[in-house]
Amino acid sequence: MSGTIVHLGLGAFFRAHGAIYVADAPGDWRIIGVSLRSPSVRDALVPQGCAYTSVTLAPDGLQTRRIEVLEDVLVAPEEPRAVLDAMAAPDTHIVSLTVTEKGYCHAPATGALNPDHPDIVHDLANPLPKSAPGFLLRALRMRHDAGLAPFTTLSCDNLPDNGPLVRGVVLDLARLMDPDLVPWIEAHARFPATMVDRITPATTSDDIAHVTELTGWADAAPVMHEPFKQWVIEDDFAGPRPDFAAAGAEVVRDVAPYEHMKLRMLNGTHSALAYLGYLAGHQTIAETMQDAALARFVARMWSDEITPTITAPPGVSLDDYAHALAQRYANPAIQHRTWQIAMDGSQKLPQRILGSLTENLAAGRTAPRQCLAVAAWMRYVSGTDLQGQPIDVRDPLAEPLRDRATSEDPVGALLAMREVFPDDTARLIEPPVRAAFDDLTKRGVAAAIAALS
Ligand code: CS2
Repeated sequence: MSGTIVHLGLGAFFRAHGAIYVADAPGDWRIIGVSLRSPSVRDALVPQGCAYTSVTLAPDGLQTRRIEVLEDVLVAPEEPRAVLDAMAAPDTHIVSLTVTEKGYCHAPATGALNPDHPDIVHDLANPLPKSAPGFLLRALRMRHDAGLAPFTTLSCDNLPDNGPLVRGVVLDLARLMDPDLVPWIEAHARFPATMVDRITPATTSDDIAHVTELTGWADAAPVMHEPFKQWVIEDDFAGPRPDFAAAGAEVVRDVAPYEHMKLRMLNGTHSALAYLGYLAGHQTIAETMQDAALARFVARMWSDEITPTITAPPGVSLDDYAHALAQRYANPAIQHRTWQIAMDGSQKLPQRILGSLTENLAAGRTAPRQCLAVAAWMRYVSGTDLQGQPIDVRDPLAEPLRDRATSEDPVGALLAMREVFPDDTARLIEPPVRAAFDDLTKRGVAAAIAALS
């Protein structure tokens, strides 16, 4: 079996995760990677034949492996037509995506396409797209006109129901831009949901030097990741696909329970540790887990506040899953910066924390740790920590977030942002989040954590 996968968003995560499953699958599947923004990954990879080193960061040492599954790297802003041609080629059967939460150009609170997103406004007015939904739609139109079957769109981002979500934004865009194509997409295109998991901190220049020492090969773009990996894929493809199961993925009928578990238990606590840990002065997740109070805090967040909102996937024990997560977080070989995870909180909080927090409160359960995490995010996006030091906040909504977080009533002003907090959610969570925010501001982060650990 053979074919091409075009991958949009060629960051470290995909090269440390999906690409390795494809490399391990039988047959001859190749990947054309696309960077939707910067040329840096192309400039690093193409001169070295698109090969790169995957570095497994085990607590007892590093292992390296050369990955040779990438065939080419394209840079969308420079060569949008080449990207569309690759997506519309007869041999392309899958277009996968890791474009991060904000790459879907949707409103995080509702999942619908945001027609005012600058890239969508551009795509509505120009034949050559900028956004991921724009590329998907234009390429589907090209395949339709060439009499080809659609590709399968495989979202690999940490979003709930990521398959239906990307299907929704593509169809929303089609209704605005190319309504005649809507029935064909609805009838023939496929958008399986997936759950993806592998902790992959950003590669640093020290990592690059270290990998060169280890392998003797001056790889400009190695990827650093934990030993663990998991990929659960909904069995719903429009055409040929690699034998993902033979490469270790789980191909299942319903991904939702896996997605819920992972987004709430892993990403939810990752974000909580990122904001609280950052404010407490911790640089990395491993460091937060060495802080005994935070380690206890997160253990109770799992047992008291998150697992009650989850139905375990078949054969999985949520207690074992939480225990394994604590060990993965504590891995001293991984330098995963709290600052990195804190990025784009406005896009992450809804599916990671707000969903389960709302369910807890609606069911009459308290969730003070989740509230403290939201309060820590509110403080974080003000751009100044509790000692008055500046924070480099990265978020597509950074400016409005800072304005609101530095206003007279930060909690009220932030909760009024409907892109992040739907009306009902805001109303329900306001009193306990306000209490947590006051506690954090008055007592400081260590005391607020200690009281809940
Ligand atoms: C992290 C994730 O940066 C983040 O927001 O929570 O990238 C996390 O490391 C992965 O989802 C793990 O699979």
